[in-house]
Amino acid sequence: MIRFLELKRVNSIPMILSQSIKKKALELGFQKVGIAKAEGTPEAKSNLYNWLNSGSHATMDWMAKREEERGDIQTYFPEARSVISVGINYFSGHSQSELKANFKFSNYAWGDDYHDVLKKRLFQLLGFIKEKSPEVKTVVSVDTSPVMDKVWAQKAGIGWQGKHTNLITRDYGSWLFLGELIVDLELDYDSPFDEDLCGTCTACIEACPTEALSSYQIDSEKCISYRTIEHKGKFSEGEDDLDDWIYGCDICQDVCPWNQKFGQVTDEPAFLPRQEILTWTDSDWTTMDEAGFRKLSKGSAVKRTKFSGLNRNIKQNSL
Ligand code: B12
Ligand code: SF4
Ligand code: SF4
Repeated sequence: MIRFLELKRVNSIPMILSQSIKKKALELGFQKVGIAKAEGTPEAKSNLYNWLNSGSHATMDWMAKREEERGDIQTYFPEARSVISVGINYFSGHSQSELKANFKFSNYAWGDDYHDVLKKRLFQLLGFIKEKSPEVKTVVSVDTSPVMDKVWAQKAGIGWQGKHTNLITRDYGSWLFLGELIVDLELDYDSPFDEDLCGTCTACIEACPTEALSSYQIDSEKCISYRTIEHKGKFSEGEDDLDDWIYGCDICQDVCPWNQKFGQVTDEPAFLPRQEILTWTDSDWTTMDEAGFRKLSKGSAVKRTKFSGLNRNIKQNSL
């Protein structure tokens, strides 16, 4: 009897800690949080390798460079025991039709850089964990580490990867940024989200103007988001259709019934569109100089393209 009580007490520690971590994450402004065991993900690894081998990453060599770490969390961080996966809603309620310009600009970069917004909160969450477990070893990851954010969110029960490849949740659609706190602590694990709620829908595949999507797979070279943000230098012929987008592309998510029915307006002011985004006309964009770009991109994800990249996209859409 004593042994049973001891066992129960020992096992309840991860559960209590996990519950308090989740409560804290919600208090910090994340809408979604789940915890997964930091173990191998062989199916995702094999999909990643196939994707890379078929050249679907285009010129994103940084995706291939650390493929072993990206495909296996234990290779990246051998002490890892648990992945605390979080999601934050960035849907501002505004639409492309409200932008003065005819150029289109992805809603994910209308406000402050999500890397900064998520990292700040993940570090606060880490501070909370350290109060209870000061020796914890950890990695805070938002996009930048060789970790597959969507795979961990699915494994932590947050949602599923739709046919457009983004992670979708039942209650916010796919307008969520993802991040993780990887820790060397054993925690209480959520069940993975094993349903695929796309059903027979193929709206995203049909709406993609460049046919970048086949079911659950993306060909980056064709994707306007890749072309406008990740592609460096001049466009070659056949890779230059940007469909008026100058930064990113939202089409496959805009048409998704899960976003249309369940998208909720964020209460995070950092993700609301900056004044330039709403009010700049085509002429403001085409005459933007380096100083204008610096102002626009300060603290925003837009800085990734540098002035030269954004300017190239504007010129390409003006031809
Ligand atoms: C590389 C990358 C890109 C590339 C490639 C996109 C991609 N789908 O991989 C490009 C530049 C195109 C891109 C674009 C965008 N991105 Co991006 N990107 C990433 C990054 C850095 C890595 C993604 C990755 O691991 N790709 C590798 C491939 C193999 O993964 P995958 O396409 O998801 O494939 C999986 C499934 O499709 C499935 N699969 C593959 N083959 C098959 C075959 C079958 C038969 C089946 C059933 C399944 C299957 O298995 C794979 C592994 O799980 C992540 C951040 C991160 N570190 O995770 C952000 C990330 C995915 N991006 C994000 C965002 C917001 C975008 C954009 C919406 C931005 C925009 N508005 O312009 C677009 C969306 C375009 C799209 N439809 O995906 C968010 C997505 C959030 C969410 N809710 O899902 C992430 C998670 C960043 C973040 N931290 O929030 N991105
Ligand atoms: S982001 Fe745009 S171009 Fe890329 S897959 Fe989605 S609809 Fe196609
Ligand atoms: S548009 Fe349809 S197929 Fe595409 S992700 Fe959404 S539900 Fe799935």
